[in-house]
Amino acid sequence: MTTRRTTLGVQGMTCNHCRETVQTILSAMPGVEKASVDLENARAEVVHADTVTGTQMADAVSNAGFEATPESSADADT
Ligand SMILES: [Cu+2]
Repeated sequence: MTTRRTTLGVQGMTCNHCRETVQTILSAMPGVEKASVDLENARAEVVHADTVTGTQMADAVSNAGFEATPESSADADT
């Protein structure tokens, strides 16, 4: 199994509570190892198994009322 590092753009986060919500959603997804959400830069960086895609992660975040788009993805050495 390959580990990947994917960056998502996340629009609509206005405070730390939003940041935590997005982080909780991503962290709870099967295959996600680590999610860190940056409120100021409107981005989330996720380390995850290649069984989950950037689109799936963006969809999960978007379902909670934010606007997420996969931006880049690369193999990660862990
Ligand atoms: Cu908020």
